[in-house]
Amino acid sequence: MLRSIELWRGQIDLVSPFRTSFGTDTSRDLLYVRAVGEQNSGWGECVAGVEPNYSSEYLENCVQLVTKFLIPMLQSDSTAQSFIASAAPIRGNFMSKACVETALLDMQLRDQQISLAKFLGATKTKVLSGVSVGIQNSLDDLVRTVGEYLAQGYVRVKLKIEPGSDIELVRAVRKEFGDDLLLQVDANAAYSVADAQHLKQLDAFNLLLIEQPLPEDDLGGHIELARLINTPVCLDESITSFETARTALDLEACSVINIKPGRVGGYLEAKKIHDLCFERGVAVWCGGMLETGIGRAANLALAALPGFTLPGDISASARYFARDITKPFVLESGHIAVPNLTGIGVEPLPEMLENFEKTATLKISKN
Ligand code: NPQ
Ligand code: MG
Repeated sequence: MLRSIELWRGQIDLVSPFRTSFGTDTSRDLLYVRAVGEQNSGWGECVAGVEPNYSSEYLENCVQLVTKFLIPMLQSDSTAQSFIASAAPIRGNFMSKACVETALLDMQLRDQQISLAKFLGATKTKVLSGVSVGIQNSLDDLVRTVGEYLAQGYVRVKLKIEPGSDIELVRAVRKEFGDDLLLQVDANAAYSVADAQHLKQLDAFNLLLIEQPLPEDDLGGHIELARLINTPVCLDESITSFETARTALDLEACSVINIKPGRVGGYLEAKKIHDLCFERGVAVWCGGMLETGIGRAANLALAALPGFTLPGDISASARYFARDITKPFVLESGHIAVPNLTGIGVEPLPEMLENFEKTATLKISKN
């Protein structure tokens, strides 16, 4: 039985600035939702950034949406499943829905004493770990940074690209680390379909995929681009639900999907997208949103499903944070272990939570 919902806010510095085609981040602003029950409580992490640049969602907006619309839908007998059903009339706002859903799911799975991995249908106990490398100040910096990650054991490298900083990055990394390196690029929607011939130059480098080359709503552009280039097109920002995933695959706008639970409204929807892709033999991988240990733990459970055949962006905690909110996730021979305790399997460390603020406690009415 759910008793109250707490909102927790805070900030953790990144170990180094993370630059993408849409901006540079030096720290992670955080919103956690805590579902407090009679026996157990559960945590969810909101993946929205401070600014609406990765997508239209942003953190302050999520705080307001969660407070004003989502929490009032909850009753003492609410479950993650009943919450998602009741939140259906609310358009968009996937990241807000996802963090509330995760908190409820963590709480109820702890009550049921099963792990999120088991609940979702995981078949792996550890997952291969890739790393997302931000845009660097020079090619030398890029090659050195990639080399450091490879020395740590990451098995796949993703380079962030943008117009004016793309082909030569891939060429330099291929030249230094060879043709066997699992390599892919992510444009975060920075190109237009008019850049198709330019992007076709990437075909020479045997990339695993190019992620989200064009704007989120440019499905037509992605269809055209996917026909013109040989590098597989993978969608990230465009895939906001099971329905958009099915449409993108039916129309051949992409041949690979990056699944991010925050972007699609939660783990239940993420599982549906996984199942669709698994059935069709479409490769998927788990994306990352600079999550701290709460979100990272839950993503590991998802990435342990059988359809996640490509290494994802779930890196060790140390890739982003000197100190994580939870016990840090570490890289072991290129893998990260999937939590196997009940629920998401982790909780915030009390000494870390001291630096956070509980900004709201909302009582849940009995029914
Ligand atoms: C991506 N993530 O795959 C995203 C982009 C991204 C690991 O490359 C704050 C909130 C900062 C969300 C930076 C990776 C972010 C963010 C990057 C998302 O496209
Ligand atoms: Mg991406």
